[in-house]
Amino acid sequence: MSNIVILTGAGISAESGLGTFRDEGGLWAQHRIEDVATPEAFARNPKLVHQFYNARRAQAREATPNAAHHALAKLEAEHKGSVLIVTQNVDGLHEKAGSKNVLHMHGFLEGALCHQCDHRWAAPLEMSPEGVCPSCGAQQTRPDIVWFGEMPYGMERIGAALAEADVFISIGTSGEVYPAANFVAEADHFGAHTIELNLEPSAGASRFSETHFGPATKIVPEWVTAELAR
Ligand code: BV8
Repeated sequence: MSNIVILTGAGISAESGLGTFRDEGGLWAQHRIEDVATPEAFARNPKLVHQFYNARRAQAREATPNAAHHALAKLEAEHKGSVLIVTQNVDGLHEKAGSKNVLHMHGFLEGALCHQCDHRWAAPLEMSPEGVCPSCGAQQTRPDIVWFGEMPYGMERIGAALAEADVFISIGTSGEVYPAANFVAEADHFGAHTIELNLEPSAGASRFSETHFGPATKIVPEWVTAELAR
């Protein structure tokens, strides 16, 4: 009865057509992080930031899960122990594939948040600086996204899961963003077997006990099949 904690990043959604961040032509290649993913950027130019997230929300709504997302949903359904997906992604492709136990540590494109009263609601397709909070009426709505410099969601729950993990597997992430990039060290500290599945070695590849490289739609189903057959 092993506990499995899975960290996913933009690479697992790449073959569903959603842009990654740091690959050639990735999202950050089109926009400087400072321009669109910090509270300062939002204060400086809320219209630009809303446009950036409106475009990604529309793209994510059209996207469909790929074989890697479906393999992880199959793992959760059939694995005897617990399976938790901690995703850095803000798309809903894990849920669309049928995964239930998903924690969006960097927020979620389908979520809206009021800067004034912390009320949360389902985001409309297009948000704008003119939007008002349905609860308190303040004109201070923002995407429910964790920007650089902000506290990621679920850190306590993630820490507790890493302490109990028998297997920690990192899929499709460059290992450049903290605190997510440190999870492998935490899991290793608590004795978990650590695995990286990525297109190519990430910044933290040497910190994993086991690595497999290739497209997620190939190596994730292969790994899940082997894990379920164990
Ligand atoms: C925080 C918003 C305090 C949503 C994002 C100096 C040193 C250490 C840390 C810092 C530092 N200076 C500043 C920091 C902190 C900062 C940080 O880490 N900065 C980095 C840039 C150095 N972190 C923060 O500010 C975080 N908050 O630290 O608060 C704190 C600390 C501890 C505990 C509590 C509080 C907040 C970080 C969240 C920022 N928000 N996004 C959005 O717009 O999407 S981060 C952004 O990058 C995305 O969320 C994305 O998920 C994330 C990570 O990127 P990846 O998912 O890894 O994507 P990337 O393109 O980089 O890589 C894709 C990978 O996939 C590649 O490896 C590629 O090879 C692979 N791939 C591609 N195709 C495929 C594939 N793999 C398989 N198959 C394929 N087909």
